[in-house]
Amino acid sequence: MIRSALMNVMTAAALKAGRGLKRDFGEVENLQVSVKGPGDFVSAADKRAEKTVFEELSRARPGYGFLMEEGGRVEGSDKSHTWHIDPLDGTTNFLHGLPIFAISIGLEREGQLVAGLVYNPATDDLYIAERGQGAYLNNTRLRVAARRDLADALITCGIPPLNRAAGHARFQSELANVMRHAGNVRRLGSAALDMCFVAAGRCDGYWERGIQTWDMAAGIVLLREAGGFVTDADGGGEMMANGTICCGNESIHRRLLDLLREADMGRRAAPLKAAQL
Ligand code: 2AM
Ligand code: CA
Repeated sequence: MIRSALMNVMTAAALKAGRGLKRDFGEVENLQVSVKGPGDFVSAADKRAEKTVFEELSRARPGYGFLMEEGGRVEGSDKSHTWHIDPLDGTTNFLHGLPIFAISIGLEREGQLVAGLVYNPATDDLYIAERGQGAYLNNTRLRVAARRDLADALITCGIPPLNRAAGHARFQSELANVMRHAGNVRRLGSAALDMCFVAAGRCDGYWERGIQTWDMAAGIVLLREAGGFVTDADGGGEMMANGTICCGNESIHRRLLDLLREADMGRRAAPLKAAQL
């Protein structure tokens, strides 16, 4: 495959930041006993990686705006382009020495997602896609899995953590319903990689609520270019606005959406039933 100038720029930024993250990841286990603890170290690693990506992309594409996990919004003079950047997606995994984390870079042009890159420095997996150009993992073309039956499917999800307890009840009812029909369910801890795994046909579907544009922008491009279906968790196109994702191949995506809707309806019906007792 021939990489575009844009993708070369994105790749160079991710590989450079990735070298730092990989080095820091190698240190994280030693830090479990340090005085300050690994939390501060991870956030320093996070910030360093973001600074690298920000500097590289600003230099190569001056004027583009940024939305970043650490630095927030940086307005650019070029209002038609915005980068969505997560320098370390899967922070909790990184902190625990689990090699499931990634740098995620998505580019929005005139309100459309046009390019995405997700790079896991621990495994050296580089996922890239540009609108209309296909999706690739380390130069191999990606295609979502062909499995149609949920009973054979491997589904991933995101579990709202302790500090997002408001989402627990809804997630539990959704998971309960998915568990009734799907072959297996996993929780991997990196939204960006979850989406890449679906794009690569390693997993068959994924849903999560409460994530951000920088978690999903790159993954959305990758999924679409791999022939996947991606919507918000209600089946609409407002993933970036409402922070929810549901994806898979055409049939698994449709079935997952049905199960989420069913779970939600069941939850709404439950208080009524109680009142009737
Ligand atoms: P992060 O690792 O960059 O925080 C895990 O299900 C996904 O949710 C990850 O992509 C994670 O990104 C994201 N996420 C967003 N807010 C989170 C939070 N408060 N705690 C843990 N993960 C969060
Ligand atoms: Ca993230």
